[in-house]
Amino acid sequence: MLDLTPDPSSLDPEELAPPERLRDLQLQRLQLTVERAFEAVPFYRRAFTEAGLRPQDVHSLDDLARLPFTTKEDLRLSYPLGMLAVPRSQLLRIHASSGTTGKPTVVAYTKGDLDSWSALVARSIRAAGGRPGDLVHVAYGYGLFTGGLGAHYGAERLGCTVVPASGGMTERQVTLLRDLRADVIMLTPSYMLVILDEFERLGFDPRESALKVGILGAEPWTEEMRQEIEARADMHAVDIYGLSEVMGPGVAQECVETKDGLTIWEDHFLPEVVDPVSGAPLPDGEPGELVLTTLTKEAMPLIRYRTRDLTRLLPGTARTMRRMERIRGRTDDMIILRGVNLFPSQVEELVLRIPGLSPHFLCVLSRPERLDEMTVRVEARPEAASAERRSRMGAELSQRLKHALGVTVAADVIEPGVLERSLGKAKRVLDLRPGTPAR
Ligand code: DLL
Repeated sequence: MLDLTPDPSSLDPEELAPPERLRDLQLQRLQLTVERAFEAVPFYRRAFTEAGLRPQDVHSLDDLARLPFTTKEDLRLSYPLGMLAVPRSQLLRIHASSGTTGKPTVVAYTKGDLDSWSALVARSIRAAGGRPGDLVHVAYGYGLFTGGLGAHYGAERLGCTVVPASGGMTERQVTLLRDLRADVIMLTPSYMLVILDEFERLGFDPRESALKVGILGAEPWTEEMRQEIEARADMHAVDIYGLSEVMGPGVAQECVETKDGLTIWEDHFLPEVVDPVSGAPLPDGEPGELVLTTLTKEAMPLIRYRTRDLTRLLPGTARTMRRMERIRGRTDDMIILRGVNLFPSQVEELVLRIPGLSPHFLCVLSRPERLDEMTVRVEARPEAASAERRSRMGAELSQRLKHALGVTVAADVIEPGVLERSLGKAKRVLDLRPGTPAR
């Protein structure tokens, strides 16, 4: 694979700013954000007053821990636009995050917000190995989801040629990728797999495409999945993170030269990791829930937003800003099976270590009697699909799951092509237990 390390002179000066300078900038921006939120957003004025705080009480970054949290529930209660810090007429765009039930969470952007967002996605694409002049194929969904339009404007900002393919019509995606010779592809890792399968179904070798890097995110994925995708496409695969409430894609990006977790663009977002149950701040290096404070957002500043994403903070490597480890899962995606906590990403890791198993799997939860049970339904790879081989691989997977997770999990290895494919975020859990709402 090509060496795509960016030339240091092409980076934004903030990317290499000495930590003290970054801290000064963060404090200055935090103070401004807190002041504006207090003045303009009734929710924050109330929360601060209840906590006995005024904006002037923020003297250092350590004071962050004294500020109240903002939760998804707070955003829900202020539906649709109750968290705005600017008049509605100053908004240029609205997106919404997919709620599985009920009302979506609406998020809004001023001209300044769209400008910072494009700049951060441009920075992310460059960190991933994209360059001005590259052809970028965007297969994240366009629409209320922030993936498509977020990637699109960032790629244009960097000076790339954008193909706004959106998700779906997979055969046409392959045609466009081959004929236009895209250098960069942006989509969810699970949809990348669908496209790779489609290449092969059509009799083409994806390694012969011009793709040099895939910028994959919007859902958890694993190191094992990276290896699978890199080998099958002969391209780099790097991780991009973001969430609509805070902005969209481009909050953090993995640098292609190190591939060691995601650099958080700390000049725009102040990260913390807290204990998911007590909310107590944890030192860098400890695993817990990521909490983000926006430092430059105008329309909807968020203070200490509880992302529910689980990770840990690590020191900077390719950049001076801190990194976060790849997201392992969300607190609300955690499966609790007979008292053992586990995430679909752990299952993915184990599945992909068995050569004849494909990355297409689903965790099925049921309660046949009084106890919960889980079956991992996973497709065999076409070359390993005989009944005898499938049954052997099932026994092996079940044994490995038991060993790694400490709980008995059944494995059902099925024929290729049976499970539903996703065009965006993959559905990894099917919960058939009585009384459990759909995820
Ligand atoms: O998924 C924004 C996005 C689009 C990120 C394209 C990256 C690429 P939401 O739909 O609001 O926004 O979902 C946000 O998705 O809280 C995480 O749980 C999950 N997520 C996003 N990126 C990653 C990632 C977009 N790289 C939620 N790894 C977040 C794991 C991710 N989970």
